[in-house]
This record gives sequence, structure tokens and C-alpha cells, in this order.
Amino acid sequence: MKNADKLDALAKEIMSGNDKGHYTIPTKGLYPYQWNWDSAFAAIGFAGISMDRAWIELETLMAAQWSDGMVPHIIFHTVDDSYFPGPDVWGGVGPVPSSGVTQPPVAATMARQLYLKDPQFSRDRADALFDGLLKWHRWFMDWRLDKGAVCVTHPWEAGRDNAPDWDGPMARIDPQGVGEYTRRDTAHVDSAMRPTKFDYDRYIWLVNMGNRLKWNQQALLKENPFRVADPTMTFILLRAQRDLLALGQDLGKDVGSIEADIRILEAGCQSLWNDATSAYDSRDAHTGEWANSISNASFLCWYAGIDKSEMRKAYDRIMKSCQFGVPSLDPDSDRFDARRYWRGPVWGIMNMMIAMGMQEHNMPQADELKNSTAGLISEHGFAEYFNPLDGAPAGGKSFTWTAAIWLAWASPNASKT
Ligand code: 9WN
Repeated sequence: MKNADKLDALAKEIMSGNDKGHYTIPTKGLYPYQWNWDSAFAAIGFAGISMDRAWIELETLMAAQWSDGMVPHIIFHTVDDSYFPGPDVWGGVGPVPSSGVTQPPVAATMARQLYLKDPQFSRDRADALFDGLLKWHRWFMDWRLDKGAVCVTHPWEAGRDNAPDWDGPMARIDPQGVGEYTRRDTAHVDSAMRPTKFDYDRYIWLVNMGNRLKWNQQALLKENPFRVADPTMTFILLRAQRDLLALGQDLGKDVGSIEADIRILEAGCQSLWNDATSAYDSRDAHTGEWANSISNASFLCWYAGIDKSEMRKAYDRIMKSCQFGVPSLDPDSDRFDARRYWRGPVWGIMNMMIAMGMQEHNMPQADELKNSTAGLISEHGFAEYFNPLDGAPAGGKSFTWTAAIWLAWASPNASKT
């Protein structure tokens, strides 16, 4: 790619423009706070710029860990009216103002990437984060398992906010009493690219319930009607446990329970196999109903160390049906919407994780996906997400995680940094 150096420079500019010193915002205006998995990707983006800054990103994230082990999905370092819902609506009970739900635990995997890149520099920093990461993973194992698969208790936890995976469980919520509120997201981005009012009423209703219960997991377990066993969380936690185990062994830590947890999660992944679609799927933990959705999260199986010939076939079929993959929903689905957020668009971070797994399984699709993501970004910019049919950029612009995955993975210069 001729302009790779220019794009590297632009990606670095975006990261430094969104850098608040000890954490990074995803993009100005739309998302003015620190987000959990965004920060883990930002960390590997910073790794080629400054290893110190890369570790600081993860350290700031882990400093927001709650006493029960949960690491929140948004950390409100400041108050900013450009985002709703803010800290007052959430009522997080951690050491710093935060939301009350978590996000996919990619942090341990990205911490290990930093460690492998420069073990000497990283050793003490990794050592200091190890116990917190272990405690967070334990929290998932204690509170969120269903048949060994990890459940989300709010669509925002999966990071795939309006994925069709949640349609059934969301439809069963009656958002009574949610009252009036003003969305801010649609002031920044075309509403056709964002979740609907139907979704938002239920998002806010779930937040109000959690706040009322002071985010007590035992109480939520009883009251929360939304509990979905999800491939995003399950595959990502399984991968994170494997990385934490390897990191812990290198650091000479007590890794006692991690291997047993890995066996439980491996069984959990199998519990997400939907025979009807021949793919990994989300399952409503309350009713046992399948979402019947083949999403980009389904293809995180390789990232978790799990291979299935049916998944390879489904991947090849879906990639043939769009110009740029991996779409967040199978384009053959009648719920596919090429522009609307997690119901069709391509997300660079998902592509990177899918390709990491494919690479580890020696699949030639890994390089193809890397090259196609590089082409997508070089033609259409560092957008939050992209239309899989024509590559059109969507959502926020100058986006941290798209810049980060460019620098750490998609750029032709990535392996040289
Ligand atoms: C709610 C920040 C986050 C990502 C999520 C993405 C979107 C937030 C929102 O933005 O969600 O958490 O307000 O839409 O879906 O994956 O972490 O980039």
C-alpha cells in the first residue's frame, strides 16, 4: 500500500487527538469518556508509539475496578453533557464514577500482547495488573455463567449494543416508568446508523433497575429479565483466561484456578452451538431460546482456540456476499441492515480478533481479512464502523479503536513497529 506511512501518521494523530493523558476517549463528541474494551485496543495501538503510554491505558482502566471484581464499561473521569446516560443515571458504586455493567474482557489478551512485544519493559507493569485481571475473570465465573457460557445482563455489556441477538429478550421487557430522556447520540450521528427508540427505552429501563438495586449481582440475578448467554463474552473470556494463564506462568504467579475455568468455558462454548443454524449463537438464559443469528461474534471461535468446519463454511459463504467483511450479521438474514450499527456493519476490532484466531489456526483467510480491512480503512478512513456492501464509513469519525487496530495489525508496517 503506497500511502501506508501517511495512514500510520494519521492514525497516530487520531490517537493523540483522543488521548486525555491517562486514558483515551473513543471519539470526540459522541463518546467523551473512557470505555473498557476500547481502552484495551487503544493500549495495543499505543504500543508502537510508547510502551509506557500503552500500559497507562490499562492501568487507568483497572483502577476503576469495583470491590467485587467487576471492571465497568464506562469510566466517567469528567462530566460531559454530550453523552447520555451519564454518571447520575448509572449510579455506579466503584472507586470512581462509572457505569454499572462491564464489557468484553479483552484487557488480559492485550496486556499479554504488550508483554510479548517488550517483556523486559513490561514485566513489572504486567505483574501489577495480574491480580486485578484475575479477580475480574473470577467475577465472570462467579456471577455470569449459564451452562458454562458467559451471560450479558445488558446489551451494552456485549459491546454489540443493538445486535439481533437481543431482540427476543428485549421484546419481553416492558419499559414502564422509563420516563422522558434526551438521547445525545443522534445529535452526533445519523439516527439510521444508531439503535432505535425501542432499544433505548429498554437500555435505560435496565440501567434504572441496576441503579435501584445498587448493582448488587445477587439481587440482579433474581430481578433482571435480561440474561443472555453470548458468544462475544464467552469466546473473549476464554481467550483472556488462556492469555492470563500464559502471562501468569511467565511471571511466576499462582495460576491455580485458571485451568479449571478454561475447561468450564470450553464446555460453555459448546453450549452455544445452535444445530438449527449450524453456528455459534446467543441463547436466552431464561427461556433457552436461540437468537438464530450468525454474527461476527460467532466467528470469534478461533480467537478462543476452537475450530469447527461448519464455521469455516459459514465464514466463506458470508464473505462472498459482501464487498467488505466481516459483517456484524449474516447478510442473508432478514434482520440485516447494512448501516445500522451491530446489525450489519463491519467493525475493525472484531476483524482483528477474528483474524488473530484464524492466524493461529493457519487459515489463509487471516491475511485476506487483514488486507481487506487495510483496504477498507485506506479507502474510507478511520470510521467507527463501515457498510459491508460498499465500505461507506458510518458512526463516529477519527475513531480511536480503528486507528489502534490499524497501527497494531492492519497497517502493512504493523509488524515492523
Ligand atoms: C454504549 C465506545 C462504545 C463501544 C461499544 C459500541 C458503542 C456505546 C453507545 O460505543 O456503545 O456502550 O453509546 O453506543 O457499541 O462497543 O465500546 O466506542
